[in-house]
Amino acid sequence: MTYETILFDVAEGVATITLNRPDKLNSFTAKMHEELADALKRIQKDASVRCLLLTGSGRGFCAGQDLGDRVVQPGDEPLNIGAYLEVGYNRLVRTITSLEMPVICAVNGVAAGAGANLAFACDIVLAAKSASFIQAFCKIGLIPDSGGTWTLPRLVGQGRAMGLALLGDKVPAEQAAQWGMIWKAVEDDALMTEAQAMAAHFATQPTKGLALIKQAIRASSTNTLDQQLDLERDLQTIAGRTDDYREGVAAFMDKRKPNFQGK
Ligand code: T3D
Repeated sequence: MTYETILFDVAEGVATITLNRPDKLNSFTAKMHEELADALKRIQKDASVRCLLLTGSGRGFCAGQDLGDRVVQPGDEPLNIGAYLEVGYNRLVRTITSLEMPVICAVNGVAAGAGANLAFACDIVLAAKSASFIQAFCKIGLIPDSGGTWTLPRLVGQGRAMGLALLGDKVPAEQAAQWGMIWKAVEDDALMTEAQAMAAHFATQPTKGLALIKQAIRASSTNTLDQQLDLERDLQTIAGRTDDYREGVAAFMDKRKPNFQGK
């Protein structure tokens, strides 16, 4: 498939997806969902890929749903937005959160609506200091989707999640970092260098182990301590059987740098 709405590149263990409709602040269309799903399938099938880096082109990261595709004329039947969610955003968030490698989001500009919640679905979010996050849904009569009502309270607590969702205020990147919504806010001109360096680092790390860490941390929000202890036991059993664990211990004992293969 050739892509019209995203850029896709794989090099040295890192897949980079760039949302690429800059004149519409990279807002989502059905085509973009289709292309993202295709690119993510390619990543899942390509054993050489050990990290995904997601970013946007131009001055925005993503302004959520392209509202030009959602105009309802007087007298028209209402839209079934739930059906759009199921085939688009829900599938996307499920794939990103279960991808068996770290997913870094480099938020280069405004992230609004589903654009903000897509970023929060990623494992590590770096944002340019000029970027911002907006739960824009309340301004058009919708609720935060793409996992927002689940992710936000877990990131910032119910009080702040409620305020953000009900008011739709813009949260600048540095405040987002202070509130724990994202990993870090960086100088604008350092964003891609820093994100790419982190991605290159992940591409040399024990990928299987990192995927298991991601699985355990994500499961913790709905597990009891007992369930989580059981899960840690099970996942650690898997981790302990990987080649990379063997290599990590051997390299430590030999006082040398490990050479992880991601298996
Ligand atoms: O329907 C479903 O499938 C359900 C799923 C819903 C998920 C959602 O994401 S709902 C929320 C949708 N998003 C929004 O409501 C955000 C709308 N955009 C904005 O509020 C503002 O654009 C921003 C705050 C994000 C940025 O403001 P600003 O002043 O920096 O830029 P701008 O001038 O508003 O936008 C620049 C251009 O992008 C402009 O086009 P133009 O006039 O130059 O031709 C604007 O219309 C366009 N644009 C921005 N956001 C969208 C968009 N076009 C279509 N859809 C957008 N969401």
